[in-house]
Parts: sequence; C-alpha cells; structure tokens
Amino acid sequence: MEIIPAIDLREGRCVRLVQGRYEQETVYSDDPVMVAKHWEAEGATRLHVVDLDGALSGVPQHLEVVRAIVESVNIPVQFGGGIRTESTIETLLAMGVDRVILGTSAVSDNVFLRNALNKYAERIIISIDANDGRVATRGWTEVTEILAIAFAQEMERLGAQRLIFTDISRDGMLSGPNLKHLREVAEAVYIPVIASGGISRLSHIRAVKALEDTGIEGIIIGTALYTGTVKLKDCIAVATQQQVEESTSPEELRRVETLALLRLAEELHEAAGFCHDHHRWRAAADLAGGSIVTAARGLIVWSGERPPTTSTEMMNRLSDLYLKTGDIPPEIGMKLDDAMRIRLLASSDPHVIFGADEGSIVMDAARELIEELRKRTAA
Ligand code: AMZ
Repeated sequence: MEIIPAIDLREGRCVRLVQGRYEQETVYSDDPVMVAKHWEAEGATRLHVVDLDGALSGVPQHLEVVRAIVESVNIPVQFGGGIRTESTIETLLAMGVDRVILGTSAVSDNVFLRNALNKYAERIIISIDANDGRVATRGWTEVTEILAIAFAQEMERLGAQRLIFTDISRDGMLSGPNLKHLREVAEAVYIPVIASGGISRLSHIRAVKALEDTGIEGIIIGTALYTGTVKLKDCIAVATQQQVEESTSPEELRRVETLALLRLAEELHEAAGFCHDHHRWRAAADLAGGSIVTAARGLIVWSGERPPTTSTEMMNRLSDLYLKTGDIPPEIGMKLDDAMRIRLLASSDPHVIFGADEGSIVMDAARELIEELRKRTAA
C-alpha cells in the first residue's frame, strides 16, 4: 500500500485546513517546492498536490508552483483543484503531472467527464469527497444530494480507473479514518481506491491496510505528517507491512487527539446552539496540554449527572462547561453518555483511556450526536 503525502496549496503556500474549511487554515511552509523535495527525500513514492484556491474558484491558481514541484522531484505527482477543461488537463500533463484529479467537474460536467475519461484514461483520478455520505464540490463548499457510493459506481461505469475517497469530516482532524465508509466505497467498485482523511497514527494505517483486499491501494496523509504525529518513513514501513512502533510519544498523541476532540466539542456546542464561548474551549485546550483524559471527560461530563472522578481545577472548568448543557434533550444526552461513558469512564487507569483505535470510536459517537443536534436545530 502506497503512502502519499499531501501538499495543499493556498496563496502559493503549503497549508492544511480542518474539514476543508478555508477559514481554519494552518500554514506549514512558504515554500511548497522545498516541502515536495523533503517528502521525496523521506521516501515518498508519489505526491498528492491540491490547489485549494483552484478548487474554490474553478480555475487552478498555482500552476507555476505545480510546475516547479514536478520539475524538482523525480517521483510522480498527482494534482487536482479547479480542473474543469481539457486544455487545463493538457497543460498539466505537458508539465509532467502524472495524474490529474477531477472532483467538481466529475459531478457538474458530464460531457467533459466522459471525454476526459475516454481520452486520458488512467491519467485521470476521480475524487469523491464525501460529507455524511454525500458528494461535496467547489472546494467542499457545496454538498450535493449524490450518494458517494452510487457516484463511485457511476464513475467506474463511465470508465474511471481510480478513485480517491475523502471523508471530509475526518480531513485535518487527526481522528482516524472512516473505515466503515472506506470499506463500503472500496467494496462497491472494482477499481482501486485511495483513502484520504483523518490519519494520525500508525494504527490507523494498519487499520486501512487491513482493508487492502477490498481494493484500497494507497493512503493520502497530510496534517499528521506536518504536525509530526507520524513520521513518513514509519508510515511507509507500516504500509509495506514491516514491524514499526509508534515513534510519537503517547503524551504527544494524547495532546494532538485532545485538540481534535476539543474541536469536535466546539462543533457540538455550535450544533446545539447553546454555548458560543469558544475562547473558553481554546483556553481549556491549552490547559489540557498532554491530558486527553480531562478533555475527553470534559466531553462526557456534560450532563452534570456524573461528576468527574478527579477534582482538579481543570476538570471543574470543563465539567462546568458541560453542566450548562442541561437543556439538551435527555434522549440525546443518554446517547452521548452511553457511547462515551462506557468507553471512557470504564477505564480504571485515568491515563490509559485511549487504546489504539478508541479515539475514533469516541469521535464517531460525538459525530453522530452532532448530526442529531444539527437536525434538531434545523427543525
Ligand atoms: O479542502 C478542501 N476544501 C478541498 C480539497 N482538498 N476542496 C477540494 N479539495 C480537493 C479534492 C480534490 O483532490 O479533494 O480538490 C480536488 C478537487 O478539485 P475540483 O476543483 O476538481 O473539485
């Protein structure tokens, strides 16, 4: 299984977004070419380059950067973001881009899509960017009614030879891949699928690798490589089935996952519409430092029915936040409570709450809740 580092371009710089949101940007380098060379030197066998400005505007904005990247590395580069015309494809292929990625135009321009698949065949990858199982377009700012799985099958029928499947809710979140959706998509088609979104630790790679038989041939990794929660060479080793231990300390992993959880908690607040005090969350996140325990419990101690078992100031602050949420309908409360309490509070050692993949189980529970809350708020 191939590990493919992502280089997302925005205003000429190398950035990462959180769940594709343009306002939640972190700049990792002003020099994308250097970044590309770095990943090559670290062992990458392919690069995934996205022009985020292009995806949003519908026309690639950073072709010169792409050209410079292609010219400065000796590994194949796949590129997407704003490709809507045949002449853009021609330009990119002439530059030496190995494969071009079509997202929005695969949804919105059937004539172009058919021509492109016919003419460029394996040089085209179709990107399926899924938001809650539905295909998103235009820099992920629009979500269509199209079901990701049906779309994958339609693309295969039209002659697509390769898909990228991105779970938007996981992208940039470090919360683990959406294995269920990934498997569903990979099993629904015969063509290979590249997985993208949410990878933050080696166990996530092992979990995706376990699905290799379903046709998953690669994993795109972005944020985790830039934050350093995994090392590229370790990812590659795991993907090629060598024994490697997590090189990131458990403390650092917890810290990173704490932040991801807190982000989810913020969403929870927004969805429920009862607390907009993000500054407190940020402060809590800072305070939480290395301790995912407190943050995770912050997430679950929200009903006030179950006081925290340790009584540090931090716990009080977090539980205080959640005590405010008594106006959440009780049946939803139970859902969150059950999903999280069992997994989190069941641990006798407060510092060993997250096993290898439990983080994403908790995330799933939180996410389900967010969806429900959103539906209610909308109703
Ligand atoms: O992060 C985002 N908001 C984002 C993103 N990473 N929006 C689009 N894209 C990527 C898709 C795909 O690789 O994952 O851009 C490409 C698709 O672009 P387009 O312009 O064809 O929809």
